[in-house]
Amino acid sequence: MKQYLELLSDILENGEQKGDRTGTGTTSVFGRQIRHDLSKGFPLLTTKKLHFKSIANELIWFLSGNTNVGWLNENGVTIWNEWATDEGELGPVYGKQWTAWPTKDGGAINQIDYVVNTLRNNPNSRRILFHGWNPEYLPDESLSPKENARHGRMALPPCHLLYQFYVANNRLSAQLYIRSSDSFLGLPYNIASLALLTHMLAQQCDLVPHEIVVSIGDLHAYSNHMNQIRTQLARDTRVLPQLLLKRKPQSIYDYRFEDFEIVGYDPHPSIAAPIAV
Ligand code: DHF
Ligand code: TMP
Repeated sequence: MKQYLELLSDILENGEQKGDRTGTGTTSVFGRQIRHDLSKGFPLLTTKKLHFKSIANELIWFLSGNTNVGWLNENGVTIWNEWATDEGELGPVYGKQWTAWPTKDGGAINQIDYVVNTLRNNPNSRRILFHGWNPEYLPDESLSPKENARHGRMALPPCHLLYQFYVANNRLSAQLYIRSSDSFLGLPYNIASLALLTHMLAQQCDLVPHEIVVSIGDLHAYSNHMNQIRTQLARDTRVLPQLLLKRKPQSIYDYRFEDFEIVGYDPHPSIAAPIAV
């Protein structure tokens, strides 16, 4: 994952100072891309230790359609707690839009079913995608994340929002658009999560996982992550681990954390950093 470190250097060299919603301040560049061939290993950063359990359980939680942090907390994941109401609600975020996008007649569209069915039945399609950006439920920017969630709006608008899939020669590739990317905290999660989803969809649809592409709009380093970023840039990359899928679940919705095994992960130590709320 040399490319990830190159993106961090790119921000330090070419970034412009920008204020931001959280008041923290960022150095930011616009329009960047990272690509990774999944046959070369699972893209879990080796220059700091990542909590794969949080990444996998967050994805399982998205696919279940759940938007309450209760299930995450029961499964050892606290990454969404800062934005949730006292009841644990985040509003109609990722899982809701992915699996039950509300329709005008009171129904719901499962975009994940559409992706799985199209991968199986019409893999040449150029329309195999799902989208999280539902303008009707975006936060009211004059309210806090928690207040939005209390009012049935998203606590945060989706950062990773458009997922497109591509099949050629029986191999599955995926591209994700991230409108706003916290290079130190969020991005490593988003890369690994896309890779995991691609492996799961490939398994379900009898395809071979091929390439992932991550396209980023506002790629930034928060001002209080600069020392952590320099620490990481001074580290050498190591051999990537492999992902093993230990079972083929009945459907894309039936994966459990125990179905995944990360083999050969030998990262540098984790690096703590404050998260901008
Ligand atoms: N807000 C901001 N400002 N940046 C984000 O990356 C972000 N990500 C969100 C929600 N809001 C956000 C969802 N994803 C962590 C990682 C991803 C994430 C939220 C939080 C995080 O804090 N990671 C720590 C360890 C946390 C843990 O495993 O318990 C890390 O060091 O990677
Ligand atoms: P914003 O809505 O003002 O763009 O703030 C969201 C922040 O969270 C921004 O720093 C990007 C970051 N983020 C990620 O990088 N990845 C994620 O998956 C999520 C949810 C947030």
